[in-house]
Amino acid sequence: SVRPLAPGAALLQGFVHASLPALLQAIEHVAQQAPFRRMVTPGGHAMSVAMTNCGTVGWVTDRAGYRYSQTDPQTGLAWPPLPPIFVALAVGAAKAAGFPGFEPDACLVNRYEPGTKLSLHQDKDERDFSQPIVSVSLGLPAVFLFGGEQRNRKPMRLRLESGDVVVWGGPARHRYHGVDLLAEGSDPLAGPYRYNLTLRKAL
Ligand code: MD3
Ligand code: FE
Repeated sequence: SVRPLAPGAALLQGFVHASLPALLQAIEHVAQQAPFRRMVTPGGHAMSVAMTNCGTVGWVTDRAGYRYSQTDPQTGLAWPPLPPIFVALAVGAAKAAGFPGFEPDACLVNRYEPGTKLSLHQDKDERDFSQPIVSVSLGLPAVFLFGGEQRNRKPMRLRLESGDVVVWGGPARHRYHGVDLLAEGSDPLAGPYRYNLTLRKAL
């Protein structure tokens, strides 16, 4: 079912449930070529969430700033290609949510452990904000924080579970968002981690 969350945002509960083992395998394959790492913010702090990428470009941060890069700064190599199952599920979810022409070229893979979080932020490094972002939650559950277009608005809280997909387009694309401190736990397939895929059209 497609549940509207806000103008431009839709929750597809359990949309990738049947594909969880294949998705986790594909993440492992990506991470063998481009390992998870804690990137440094422009302010000089290591992020608590570990990240990697696949696709034509990948999102990176360091002291010089946030940007998309064609290569992995840690290996100097191109990022691994988008696994076909990522593309198929993201295109299907986008279409179900009313974005039929979505062609992702990048996927940021976030890995959370208990005690990690992602502070409220906006995604502003893509070129075309008319393109949605499709996010896929895998492993441990998390509380997603969904704020307004300005940082001062108190965020709504939304529990996201393994297999859930959220499509963020239209006006929702500009809203502040983050992830609350991850609680302790163990997922039968992913173990002590939450993974989040964000499929994007960056270029
Ligand atoms: C709402 N990731 O990678 S996914 C990110 O769970 C990021 O790892 C979170 O925020 C995570 O940038 C949240 C949901 C999400 C992704 C992008 C959005 C929500 C969004 C862009 C605009 C509005
Ligand atoms: Fe984000």
